[in-house]
Amino acid sequence: SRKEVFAVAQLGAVHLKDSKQATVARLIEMLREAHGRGARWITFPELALTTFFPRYVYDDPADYDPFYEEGLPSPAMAPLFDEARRLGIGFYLGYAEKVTEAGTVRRFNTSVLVAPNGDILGKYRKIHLPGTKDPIGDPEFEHLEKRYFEVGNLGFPVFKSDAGRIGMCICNDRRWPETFRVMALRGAEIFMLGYNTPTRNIHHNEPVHLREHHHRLSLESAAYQNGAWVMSAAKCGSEDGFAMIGGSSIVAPTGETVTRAVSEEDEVISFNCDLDLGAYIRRSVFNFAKHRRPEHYGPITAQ
Ligand code: CDT
Repeated sequence: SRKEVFAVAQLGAVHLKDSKQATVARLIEMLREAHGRGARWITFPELALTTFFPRYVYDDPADYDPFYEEGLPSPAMAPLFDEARRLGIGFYLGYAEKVTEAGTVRRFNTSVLVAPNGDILGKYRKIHLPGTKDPIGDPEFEHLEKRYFEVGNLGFPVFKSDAGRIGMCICNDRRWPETFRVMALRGAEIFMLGYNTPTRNIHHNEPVHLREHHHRLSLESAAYQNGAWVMSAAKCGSEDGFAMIGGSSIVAPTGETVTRAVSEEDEVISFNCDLDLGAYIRRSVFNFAKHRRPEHYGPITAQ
């Protein structure tokens, strides 16, 4: 078996007034804790450097620019990159990306994957953007990702690392089985994802306990149906009064959650993962080459 310790860093509330420097210091503290537990990889949340700003309505780019990062590492991220390389830990980090391409400013909800030796393995730009572009007029339920981000243009890439093939996705992507199947078809053995999930459903009123249930259901089925490990990292707790679920977890390829966070605060969880555990699933029930019937899956890719 191929054993490797993976950690997940759940991040508690980040308020509007909190500086990126202070938030990165919290991430570094969890990185050091993960290192103390022997972890070689750690997953941080979606948009991990700031509060979940798409809940607020801004019109002027000058007002929302401060939430974005430019360059990799951006100046705010640099201390985290430095410490991870010093400790020899690879990581997934979610952030708001601003790039200028062919003279046009573009904005994406992005994650980066960095190897334990500090090499940048690649980026993913979030594809399933929930919510609206225009405000719905109810401050409690605004979710304006379509206002602040373009749909990702990098597909669902998978990166080879010394721990196996790693695929990335972000928050709402985890509710869509296609996300994981595409990455599994590209050989992913580990899925990493960060999330910010409001405790109250923005679309309709449903019992609050279903928010964590649907989160767990999505991850456990994705792990089993693709024979892969899942690392999920929440940003959670009450950000300036806006509550978000915790439930950061590590799920085995058997579909079993092997460890999960118990708090809604900064919390490191870890597990010694056997990366060969999913092999029998991919050889048997989910042997894609033998048993998939893509000729009958047309509506999945039809526009
Ligand atoms: N950040 C993010 O994608 N959050 C969404 C909330 C939208 S409500 C369905 C999520 O799916 O958790």
